[in-house]
Amino acid sequence: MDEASKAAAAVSERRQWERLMAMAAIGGFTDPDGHRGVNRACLTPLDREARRLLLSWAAPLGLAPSVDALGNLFLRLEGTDPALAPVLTGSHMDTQPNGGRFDGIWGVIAGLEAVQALREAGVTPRRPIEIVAWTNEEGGRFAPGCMGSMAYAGFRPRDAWDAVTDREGTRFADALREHLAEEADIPRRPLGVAEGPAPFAYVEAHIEQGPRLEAEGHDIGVVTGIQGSRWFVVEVAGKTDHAGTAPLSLRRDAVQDMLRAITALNALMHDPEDVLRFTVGSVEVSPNTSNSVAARARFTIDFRHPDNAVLQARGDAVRGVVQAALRACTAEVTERFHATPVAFQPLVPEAVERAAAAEGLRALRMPSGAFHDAQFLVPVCPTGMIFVPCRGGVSHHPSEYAEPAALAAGARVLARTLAALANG
Ligand code: HGY
Ligand code: MN
Ligand code: MN
Repeated sequence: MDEASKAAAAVSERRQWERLMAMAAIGGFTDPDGHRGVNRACLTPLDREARRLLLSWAAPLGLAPSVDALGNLFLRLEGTDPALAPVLTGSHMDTQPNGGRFDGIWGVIAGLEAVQALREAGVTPRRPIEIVAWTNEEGGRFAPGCMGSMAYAGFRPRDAWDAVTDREGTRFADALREHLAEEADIPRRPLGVAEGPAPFAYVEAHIEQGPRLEAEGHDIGVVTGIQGSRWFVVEVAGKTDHAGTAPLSLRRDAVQDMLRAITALNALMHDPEDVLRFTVGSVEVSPNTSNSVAARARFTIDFRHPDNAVLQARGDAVRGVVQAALRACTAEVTERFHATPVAFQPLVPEAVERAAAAEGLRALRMPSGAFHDAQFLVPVCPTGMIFVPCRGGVSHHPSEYAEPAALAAGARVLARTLAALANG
């Protein structure tokens, strides 16, 4: 049996599942329908509790921990040639507020499972292998997402989001400073490729968060790329009035103008082929009482498309369409996130495809509709992703679910892929 096969055979479905369920208990909740969800925002005590649990599993394996200036956490398995650029694998540990038990965290646990299986199979890779947990992939507490991987890749300066606040008014810089202070015992490392060597390759394991693999009967998604995403926030400003006395003709009603703007954006984003994704997921109104006219309305825009020309053209039109739709209010449109579509270089997808074939698994080459930290590693090194099916394609919801056997198959493919890349 070759080394990769020995490593794949050492993957434990039970151990991986038990670790996932232990992680799901940190910030876990049961929704009204009985589904078990997770609410574990980045840079919180819950986040740190999960990271400590991960460290407790990594320590007996001799994986050296380190943290960079954005709080990205790394666990390093030394290779026979420590001077070589490492193979990087991992994902994120933060969740959506109404999140599931698998989005992000499986990629980190699968990385640990694959590395542990390599060690138990007696495989010492030539290249070091590093497992990473990226800071704030979701953007649920602090927008935008992918701050840790964007800073690591030099996509934005490390202080780009210092002034961003969460709903409680806490600044990202302050939450990060507290987080790093709480983890002062973990060795520090330079931040990303600006201060340190680029990885040899990056491979991220993740649930598909879509229906294709399950619906089309595939075990593994060989991800070929990730569509582009643009996030905006629109603040509509009007004037509050008494709901019973103010004539409609004199009102500057922020809710009415918000509705006009969203209606106009729906027209801009209309796509008969249903490829384009346009979501207004968060709406806040002030003073938010039934008998006062709204003085302010704030809404978010999440716009995605695989074709960069469409992403740029329609995204650039957002500001003008909002302004033209207003009747009595003013509006400020701020872009908060702009990730262009990426295609993965052949190296990692081909390694994933070979690994899936060696496991006798049905594999499908497919793009990702969700964004991931992998999107920002593409300019840094050869990058790729491994998808496994999730039930009904559901994600960002407590009913998110993936079968233990499917997750173990994904970890076996990851173990083989890491063995191949680390000895390539
Ligand atoms: O929103 C996304 O695509 C990712 O799941 N955070
Ligand atoms: Mn994710
Ligand atoms: Mn997510």
